[in-house]
Amino acid sequence: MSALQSISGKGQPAEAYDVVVVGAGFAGMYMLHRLRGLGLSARVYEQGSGVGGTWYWNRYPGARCDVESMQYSYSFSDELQQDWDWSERYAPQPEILKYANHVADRFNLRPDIQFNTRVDRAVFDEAANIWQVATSDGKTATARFVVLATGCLSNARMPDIKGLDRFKGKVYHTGHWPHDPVEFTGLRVGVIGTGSSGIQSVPVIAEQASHLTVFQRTANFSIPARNAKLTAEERERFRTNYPEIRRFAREEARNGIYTDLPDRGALDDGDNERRARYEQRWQRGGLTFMSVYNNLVLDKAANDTAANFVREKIAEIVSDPQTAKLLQPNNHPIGSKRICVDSDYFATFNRANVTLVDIRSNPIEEIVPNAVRAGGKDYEVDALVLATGFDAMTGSVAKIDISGRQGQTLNQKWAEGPKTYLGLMSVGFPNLFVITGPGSPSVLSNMIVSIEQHVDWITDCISFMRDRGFEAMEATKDAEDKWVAHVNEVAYTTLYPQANSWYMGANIPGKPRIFMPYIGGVGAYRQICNDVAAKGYEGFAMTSAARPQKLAASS
Ligand code: NA7
Repeated sequence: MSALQSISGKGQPAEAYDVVVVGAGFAGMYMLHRLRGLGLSARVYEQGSGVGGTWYWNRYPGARCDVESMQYSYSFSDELQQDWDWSERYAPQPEILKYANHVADRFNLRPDIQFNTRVDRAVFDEAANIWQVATSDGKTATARFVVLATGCLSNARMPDIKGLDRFKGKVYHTGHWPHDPVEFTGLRVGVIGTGSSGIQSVPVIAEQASHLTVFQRTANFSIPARNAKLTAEERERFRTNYPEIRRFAREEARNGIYTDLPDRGALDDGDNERRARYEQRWQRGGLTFMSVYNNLVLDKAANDTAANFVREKIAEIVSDPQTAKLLQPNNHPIGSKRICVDSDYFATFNRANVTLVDIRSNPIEEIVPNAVRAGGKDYEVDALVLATGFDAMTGSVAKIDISGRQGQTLNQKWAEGPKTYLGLMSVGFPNLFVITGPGSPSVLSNMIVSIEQHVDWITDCISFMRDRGFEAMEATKDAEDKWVAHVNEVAYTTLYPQANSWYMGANIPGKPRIFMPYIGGVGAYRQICNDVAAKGYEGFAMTSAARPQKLAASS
């Protein structure tokens, strides 16, 4: 029995759609909206019970977006961006989820979204140029195209810590937080992990817990958010200037965030001036701290000046010198892991009910029923919070058994690391698109800017194919090889690969160490994608049923 027969052989007729979309986060919702605009039939499968993707799963205390709310929002509908009132400079997770639900209702998306349903398998029928999709409800569907809108940070990673299953208290993962309120009042809580999720949740949990023990393996750079209520005037300023703000974010800002861009490198200024500039950005707060100078991720000596500034700030904030020293990051350049944006993280360690445990020098040996054992010592806790991150970028794709030409699976193909052309398609998997996948700017950017760009490009591409009667589209090997080499080459002109980050797959034992996102910047990347399309989808081969036809030379 072929893979195809086995998938469809359950006795139920498959439902036929033009497009199957996997995931109803911000990418899947906008994709559906655009496909409907083309008059195509689409089905979105979503494993959660609601829309929102990452913001549906990451409900931990203190969860917030690190991109400002007026920018972390859709731009495709001016009415939407004019109507929606963000309450704070950085939107808290419940508000982002409310926004996602508002969008789903406003554009009447729900009738085409099937919730509580995972896509388990997808098999490409080469003869018919059709994908067969098997879902967790035991049904199958067919579609000309499949779009993976599966998200980059939605596949929570449970750490392999001995004894975790024997712990008698409750265990929570920040990326898979319960929907019911979690109460830590009066409890001794342990938080393992000090990435963005740990750094956001620690100050909030510290206020509730009788005692909080933070287990830190790697200290991280974090910049104060300076979060505040947005005033009507601030909202209005954005709304009036949205055309320019959105244009700038798409075309000029490398990371898709509107801010003033640097005109010089860190070593072009003398000590006092440099310090004054860092101070000004520190006071302003947020991710754009890294935009003070134009060479912070390129030149280690320049990077050191910013890293030293932040280390000094930590020493100023944290009263106990030993704790301050432990909190000062020392094993990676600033920005080579995504910097965190916090509200009172470092000051939280001045509280009498908070302890920092350095598990770099004293690794966790095991979890016993009432404690975390590290360095031969038991730290008693009643509840454990695992802020241990995600199998990022590829994890959610890998969970689906995707079979392309000649039965090759995507997991087999990506065993040595993800290979794509433009992050959008992978050779051997025709008509399968990935949104914000590896090989695209994705997680290095304001995700909504990147999502909208990918969705628009895919929509145009499908429309192009339909108008010309093409049934299948596939990246060429030559184009893919060149793109993979380019992504890699650009990454290694920066300091990013020096960190053991999730960008590199370094947080997952056994995952290949490849710098996954494209670091060339959203503006340059958009231009490349537009040029490819303008040249008749250069580097892709398109075929019609009757007559295989290569549209363009494969560069
Ligand atoms: P991250 O950034 O991957 O952080 C995970 C943290 O958990 C990090 O401090 C890890 O230490 C730590 N970790 C992971 N596994 C273990 C084990 N086994 N033992 C001890 N400590 C461990 O995930 P986040 O959820 O915080 O943030 C992800 C992104 O979401 C973030 O970048 C923003 O873009 C939003 P390590 O550094 O590996 O030594």
